[in-house]
Amino acid sequence: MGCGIQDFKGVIPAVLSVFDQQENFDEQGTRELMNHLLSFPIGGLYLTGSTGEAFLMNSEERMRQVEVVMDQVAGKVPVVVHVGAMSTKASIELARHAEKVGAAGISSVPPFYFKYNNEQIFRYYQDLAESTSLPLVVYNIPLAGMMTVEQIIRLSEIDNVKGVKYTGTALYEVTQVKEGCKPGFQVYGGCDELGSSNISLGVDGIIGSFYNVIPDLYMRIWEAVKNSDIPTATALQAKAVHVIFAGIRSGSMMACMKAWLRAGGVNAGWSRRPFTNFSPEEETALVRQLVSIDREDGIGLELVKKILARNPDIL
Ligand code: MN9
Repeated sequence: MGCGIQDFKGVIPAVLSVFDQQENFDEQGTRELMNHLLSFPIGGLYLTGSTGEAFLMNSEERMRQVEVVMDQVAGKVPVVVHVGAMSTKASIELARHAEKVGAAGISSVPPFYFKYNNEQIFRYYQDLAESTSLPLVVYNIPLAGMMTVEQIIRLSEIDNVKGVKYTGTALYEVTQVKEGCKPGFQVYGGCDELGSSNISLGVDGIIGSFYNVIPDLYMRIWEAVKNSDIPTATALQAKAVHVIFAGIRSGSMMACMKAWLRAGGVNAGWSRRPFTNFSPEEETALVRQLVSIDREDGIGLELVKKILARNPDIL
């Protein structure tokens, strides 16, 4: 398998960051999580983004995580590093580091918190794109303030800007972006709840949180859409939404995914404050919920097989 941005396709986990219960970066757990993800035919890894709780980490920790992942992945799949930070200067440092350690690309949310105008956002991406030779994937997500289709098309004209990760729900914008941007411009679906719809629209890949825990289900959805079996894709997507909403309704989505993974023997650690973690009793209830969804929906999730192998009487 190649390792450039052209190979960054298909189902791509937005990787969880692994912290121990004292909130320290956990190298061993990170390696375990990578091995777990690499056991599936994933199309790449997306690091230190929203799912990775990157804005709760300092730059040194982010760089350390990237180094550990690059070492563990050892060129098996392309790795794109999200380098968004509060200042252009900080983002550029992260970008240069990503290039130095062999990432396939970088990605960034627009600068946020302060109300920047379109010109300042454009300059941010221009400066970032020029700071390395890596391809840059623009990350459009409501949490950082959605950019318009016009702004994305304008950004796509910058040399190194090679794609967009679109975590919106107005899917006609995916079509508008595909129509308006240069040929070969990559579009990634970012909203896991809309996976099958994004794939139907012809995105190059889907990048998201839940591909840490249910990548196998999304690979089946990908296959179904590619085989034009829309009823199957839609039915599987509905099952994926059951799992996603169990995670969202837990109130601490990343902590919930980490608890599910730990129950399956993958040491994905805990979340960092101000996110909250769960008591052992609450974790057991969340794990039971995942196993129940799998059973009731007849999915046969790989992670649930692992959970049941360790704890056959969980229900
Ligand atoms: O775009 C993710 N967004 C965030 C990436 O982490 C905020 C998505 O994968 C969502 O977590 C997912 C669940 O709502 O769609």
